[in-house]
Amino acid sequence: MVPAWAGALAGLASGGVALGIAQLVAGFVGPETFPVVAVGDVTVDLTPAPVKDFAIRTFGASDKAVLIGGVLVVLAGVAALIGVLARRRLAYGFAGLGGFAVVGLLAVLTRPDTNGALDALPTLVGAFAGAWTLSWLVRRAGGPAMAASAASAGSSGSAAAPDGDTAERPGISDTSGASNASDASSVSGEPRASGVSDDSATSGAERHGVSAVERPAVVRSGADLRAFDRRRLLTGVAGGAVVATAATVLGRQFGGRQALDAARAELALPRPATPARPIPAGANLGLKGLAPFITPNRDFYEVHTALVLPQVDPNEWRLRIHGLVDRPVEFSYADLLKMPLTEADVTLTCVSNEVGGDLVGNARWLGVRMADVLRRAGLRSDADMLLSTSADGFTCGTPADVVMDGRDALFAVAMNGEVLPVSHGFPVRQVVPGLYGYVSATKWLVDIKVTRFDQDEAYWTPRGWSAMGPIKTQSRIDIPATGDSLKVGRTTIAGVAWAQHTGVDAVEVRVDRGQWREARLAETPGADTWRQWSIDWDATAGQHTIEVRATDAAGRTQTEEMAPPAPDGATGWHTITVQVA
Ligand SMILES: Nc1nc2c(c(=O)[nH]1)N[C@H]1C(S)=C(S)[C@@H](COP(=O)(O)O)O[C@H]1N2
Ligand SMILES: [Mo]
Repeated sequence: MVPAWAGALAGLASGGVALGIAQLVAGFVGPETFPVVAVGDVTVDLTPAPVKDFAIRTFGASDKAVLIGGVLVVLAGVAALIGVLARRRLAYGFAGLGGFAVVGLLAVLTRPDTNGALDALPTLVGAFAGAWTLSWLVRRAGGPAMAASAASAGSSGSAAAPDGDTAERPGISDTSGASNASDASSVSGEPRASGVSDDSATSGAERHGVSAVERPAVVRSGADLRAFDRRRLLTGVAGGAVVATAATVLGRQFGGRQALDAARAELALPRPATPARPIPAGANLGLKGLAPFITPNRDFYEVHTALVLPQVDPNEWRLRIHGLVDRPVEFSYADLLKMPLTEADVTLTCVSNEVGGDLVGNARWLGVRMADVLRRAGLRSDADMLLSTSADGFTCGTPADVVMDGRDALFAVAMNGEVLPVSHGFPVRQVVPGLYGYVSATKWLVDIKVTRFDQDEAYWTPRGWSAMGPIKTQSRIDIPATGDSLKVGRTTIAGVAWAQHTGVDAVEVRVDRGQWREARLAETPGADTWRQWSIDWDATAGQHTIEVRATDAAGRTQTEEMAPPAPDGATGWHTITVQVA
């Protein structure tokens, strides 16, 4: 006989799978159709006002979490009980799960904003998955259904278990084969019906008849016949736990994204108090293969350490500013949007960008000036670092003087006229012209500790990157692309160059290490963006190398010396080779 604790474990694992699968399906149907949430909502509605008031007084803002936690604890208890009962007869277990499903369905389908029958899907699919798991686990452990197969295994004289365990084991392994077959059919069909019939039909008549003849030893001891296989139960339960967890995580991820997309779609962006300078017509040369002046959001490079994108509800979002300040302050998303907004074109660059690489992009950002917000907290004079933290725990250490010096350092809420995309930091991210992203561009921003570089360290610093990350002047050849084959004759070489917040004053190109020639610079709205450039070249037959270098507005020309991205940004001249025929 399977011991009670094992039944309880099987019940818990089955309940977990049921909820996980329900969560997964709810991720697509709608997060509110997850039965636990629906039951929680109904509970709130049915709770007498004095009890509700008590709960709010006692648990405050976490009353919802306490309620869901309570529902889960009750669920766990009942799931364990279902497992214990299922050891005797799977039908009892199925009946228990069915009862659960009915409660869940009632809660889901009576929600005020129900979408009809589709809302039942998470509960139904979850219940079937739970029933399937329960029957699988109980058999695996050597529960009721196993007995019959043990008998038939005896008659077929199956081989000993690979691990040379007791004589009952082969029978048990056979069982799993048999039950898997019936399980497989139950997925598409009716797990309850087939499970129940397996149980009652086979464990009844067949078992005793056959085993009585062929396996007298087994008949003597009913306990032996229903031998409990602890290892197989535990591995099965572990498998169930993995499935339950994975399904829950995936379901929440999908569900969260759905909810966020809805929230993003509803947001209306306020007009900027300070609009960006218009982009001069001549800023965009419009050459095929040349990076456009504004990088569309869908083409904008993405860099983050997060494996799954943080999903931050703008209605719950808070920015806390504390540390070396006169008074700690906290802002909601609405607070932020009430402040005067600034629009600015800023080119973002990643420190990991190789010479000639594409971890750089230019966008029109809309946001509140960081300096305006920080002044409300009042930076103390000994502070030199803004340690910003993302919802996923990533941190940036930004020099305070850079942020406060009047440049368009923003808490950005929009990118190219669109509410910030989730992958670019929705709802709020930092953008600081002139600093590499890893020290400045915190996405999913939630917290700023005003501190000192000699007291704190940001995410990448102990990982071998410099604490300070001013962007190094760079230039890139976009056309032709390296390895291109060109025709003899006049052709255009073009690309982009950047020296954020200083500005690009000159770009020079040379072919085959000949004379440097000055390229034409496209117009630019300011020093914080990259600048397109182009130059004509009379290509002659053969293989050629083309090099580029930029000089910033402070008169510094890019160094030829090659340096890798770590620890503080790559250097060297972008060089390409082309064939001309
Ligand atoms: N939360 C968070 N913010 C982050 C990062 C990160 O890993 N996590 N990476 C930074 C780095 S290294 C860069 S280059 C920029 C990239 O911003 P983007 O993905 O919008 O282009 O984000 C910065 N902000
Ligand atoms: Mo980066």
